[in-house]
Amino acid sequence: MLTVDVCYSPELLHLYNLQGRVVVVVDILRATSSMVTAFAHGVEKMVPVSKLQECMAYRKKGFLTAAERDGQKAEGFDLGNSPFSYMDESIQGKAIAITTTNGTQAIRLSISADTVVIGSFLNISAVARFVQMQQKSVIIVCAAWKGKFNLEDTLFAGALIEKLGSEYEPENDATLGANVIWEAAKADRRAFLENSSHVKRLARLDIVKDVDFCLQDDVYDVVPVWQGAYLTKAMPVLVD
Ligand code: 3SL
Repeated sequence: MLTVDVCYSPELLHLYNLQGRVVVVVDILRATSSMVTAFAHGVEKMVPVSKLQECMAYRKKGFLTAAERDGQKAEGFDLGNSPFSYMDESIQGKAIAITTTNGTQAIRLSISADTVVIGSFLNISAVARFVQMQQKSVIIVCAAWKGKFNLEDTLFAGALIEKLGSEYEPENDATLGANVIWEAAKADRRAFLENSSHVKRLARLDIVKDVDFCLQDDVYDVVPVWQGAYLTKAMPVLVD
C-alpha cells in the first residue's frame, strides 16, 4: 500500500523515516518556486546549502551564487530568491549555489530519502506524475518559517495529495489536516493567504508580484530532483 504523509516543519523531520520514500520538499514563498523557475529557464544544476559562507565559496568553482535572508537578497551575491530573477537568458546552462532562510535547509535535511523532488504550484502536475511513477510512499516536507508552521506550504501539500489521488492512503492526521485546509482555500488561494505571516512579511518588503506568480498552477513542467550532490532536472521521460 502506498501512503502519503506531511511533515509541517524541518524541525519535525527527526520523527520521520525517509528511507524507502519519495520526499517532495516545498517552499512556495519562494525558494522551491524560484528553483523550478530557474530550471525551466535553462539552469543546469543547483546546489542548495545552509550557510552564506558556504554558498559564496562556490563562486571560485565557477558557480553563480544566490542568497536570501529574511526575504531580502544578501549583499555580495549574484542573485536573490525572486523567481523573476531566474527568468533571464544569462542563467542558461549555469550552475547556481543557493542558500535561503528555510527552503535550502529543508532540502539538505531531506537528502536521506530515496528520491528528493522540488515541488511548487508552478510544477505541481509534473511533480504528481513523477511521484506516481516512483510507486513509493511519499512525504511532503514543508520548509515552514524558522521551524514554525506556515499556510502556503500546507496548501501545496493538500493540493498535491488531491492530485495523487486515492492510490495513496493518508498516513495520519497531518495528511488529513492538509486536505481540510486545502479544501477551505482552493476556491481562492490568494485571498485565503492574505493574512498569512509570510505574505504579510513579503508585502512589507514590497514583494507582491512574486506571491501572485508563485501561487499559479502548472506554469512549468520541469521536475528538479536531488542527484547525489546537486539538484538537476529529471529526464522528460520520467516526468511524462
Ligand atoms: O525561507 C526561504 O527559504 C525563502 O524562500 C524565504 S523568501 O520568500 O525568500 O523570503
